[in-house]
Amino acid sequence: MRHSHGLVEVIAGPMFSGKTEELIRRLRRAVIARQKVQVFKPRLDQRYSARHVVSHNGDQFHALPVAGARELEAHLEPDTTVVGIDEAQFFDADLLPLVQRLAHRGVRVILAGLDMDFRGEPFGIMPQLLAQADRVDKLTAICMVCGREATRSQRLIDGQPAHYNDPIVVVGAAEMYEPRCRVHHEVPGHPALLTSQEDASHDASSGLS
Ligand code: TTP
Ligand code: MG
Ligand code: ZN
Repeated sequence: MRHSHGLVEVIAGPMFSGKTEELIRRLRRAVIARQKVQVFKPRLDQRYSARHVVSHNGDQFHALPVAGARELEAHLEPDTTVVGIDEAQFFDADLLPLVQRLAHRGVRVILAGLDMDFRGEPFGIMPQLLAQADRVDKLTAICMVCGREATRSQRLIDGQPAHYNDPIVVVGAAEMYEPRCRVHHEVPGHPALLTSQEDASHDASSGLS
């Protein structure tokens, strides 16, 4: 008789916060308990290894790259009790009902993903996943500028902050991203977050003071 309780767990946070590491840690515990684990990741993330999820400390776990939610579902085996999903922010909206269906069937679904993109905006389906999760952990990294807690991912292009209108999906690691706190996170062109300095220069150029 199956009497496992389905659960949706989301591990969120900026880049370099150890989301993949935490996902792997939970999956390892499940394997030790002899639970049947399947792990998936979006095919577009080809960093380090196509068939594994890999954390910055080099830890890895076998994972199947899939194009989207439909392909993920097609690969699910009936006796799987734990499903791990890395880089959840890159999945399409069909993942949302699938995750709910799995949890209702008694499957434990553990998802890791970026809550915010480089602009500080909610990333893809992460807001819905976070809202419908039974458990949420927001991890933090360390701001590369001040050493305080970092909640955001700064994208840098030739050392300069990327513009708000730049493409949202750019796969990469330390060569173009670094963790930053709210104060040091820079997004030129952000419509809602003109800095007081930008406000001041805008006022000056328009003759207001
Ligand atoms: P993550 O796994 O979130 O980054 P990470 O491995 O550094 O973090 P962790 O240690 O917590 O596991 O991978 C993020 C991917 O998303 C990476 O390939 C860069 C990409 N990305 C975008 O495409 N757009 C963005 O706006 C940001 C911030 C990242
Ligand atoms: Mg990762
Ligand atoms: Zn900082």
